[in-house]
Amino acid sequence: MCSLVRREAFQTMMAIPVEEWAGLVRAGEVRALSRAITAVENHEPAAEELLRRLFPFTGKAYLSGMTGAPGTGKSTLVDRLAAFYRKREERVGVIAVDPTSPYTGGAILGDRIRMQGHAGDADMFIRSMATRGFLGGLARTTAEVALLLDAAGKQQLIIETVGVGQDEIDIVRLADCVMVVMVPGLGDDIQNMKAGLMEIADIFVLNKSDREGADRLQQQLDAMLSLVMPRDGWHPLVVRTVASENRGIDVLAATIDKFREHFAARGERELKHVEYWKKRLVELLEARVLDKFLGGAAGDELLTQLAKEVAGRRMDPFTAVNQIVAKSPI
Ligand SMILES: Nc1nc2c(ncn2[C@@H]2O[C@H](COP(=O)(O)OP(=O)(O)O)[C@@H](O)[C@H]2O)c(=O)[nH]1
Ligand SMILES: [Mg+2]
Repeated sequence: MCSLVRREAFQTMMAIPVEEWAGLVRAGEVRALSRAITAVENHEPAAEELLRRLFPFTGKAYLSGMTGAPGTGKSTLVDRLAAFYRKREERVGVIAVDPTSPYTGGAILGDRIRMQGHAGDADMFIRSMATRGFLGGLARTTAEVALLLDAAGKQQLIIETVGVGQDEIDIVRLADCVMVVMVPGLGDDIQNMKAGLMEIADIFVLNKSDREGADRLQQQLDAMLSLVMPRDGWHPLVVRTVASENRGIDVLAATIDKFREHFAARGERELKHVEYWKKRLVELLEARVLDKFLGGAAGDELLTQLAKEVAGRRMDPFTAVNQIVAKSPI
C-alpha cells in the first residue's frame, strides 16, 4: 500500500517539468517535497536542476543541529522542540539522520489537532534518512535536503544526528546553532565526550536532568566552560531539560533564540555562511572533477587497473594520475 502510493507520487513527479515541480516544492506540497528529497538522496539528474531553481528562495530557515550519544534523548527533545515551534505557528522541518528516531510530532502534549502525530499537520515535515551508502557523502545530502525544506518555507529546521563519527560532526557543523546533548550517569561524562563535539557546541543540553547525577554533571560542565574562551562573543550555555516530561523545552527554545539574536546582531552568521560555502564549493568541485576524470564504469575500471600497477610498483602514482588526466576531455 505504502509502496504503491510512493510509486504513484514518483510517476506523477517524473511526468511534470522541473519548473512545475519546483513550484510545488515552494508551495510546501508534501508529495513534491518528499519526491524531491528522494531525488537528492539518489543523486538523480533532476535533483541538481531542482536545487538550482530553488536556491534563490532559500536562506530564510533557521537551522538547529542536535547531536549526542545514542539514547540521550535527542529524538524526544527534537520532537518536543518541534511541537513548541508549531505552537508559535512556525513551520517546522525535521531531518533525522538516524532511521530509528521515533517522532510523534508532539502528540504526547495531548494537543487534539495533533493527536495522530505529525501526519495531520502539513506544517510539520519530518524525514528520516538512512545513514549509510550515500554517494558524495551524507553531509552533502543532508545539506541539500535542508535547502529543499528551506525552499518549501519551513522556518525552523532541526537536524538530529548521533554524534559518533566525522560524518555526523560535518552534518551538525552546517547548522546555525549546534546543540550537544548530555545526560547524567554515563560514567565520566565530560572526559568521554569527543573533543570535536565539545568545540562545536553553542548550547549544551543537559537532558534527563530528573536523574541522579544531574547536579554533578552541571558542575563539571560549568567548570569546563569557565575555562573556554568565548567564541565570537558567545559563551556556550547549559540548559537543563527533561524531554520525556516536556520540561525545560521553553528555556531551550529561548536560549536558541538568544543565540540567534546574538549572531544576527554581530553579522557573524554571514561570515560563518561564507566559510561554509567556501567549503561546499570545493566539495562540489571535487565531485565534479572526479566525475569528469573517473566517472562511470570505465573510470572505475581505469582506476582499478592503474591502482594495480602502482601497488605492484610497476608504475609510480604520479604517472598514473597523469594518465588519468590525459585520458579525459577537460
Ligand atoms: N528519564 C528520562 N528519560 C528520557 C528523557 N528524555 C528522553 N528519555 C527517554 O530516553 C529514551 C531514548 O530517547 P530518544 O529520544 O530515542 O534518544 P536518542 O537516541 O538520543 O534519540 C526514550 O525511552 C525516552 O523516553 C528524560 O529527560 N528523562
Ligand atoms: Mg534518535
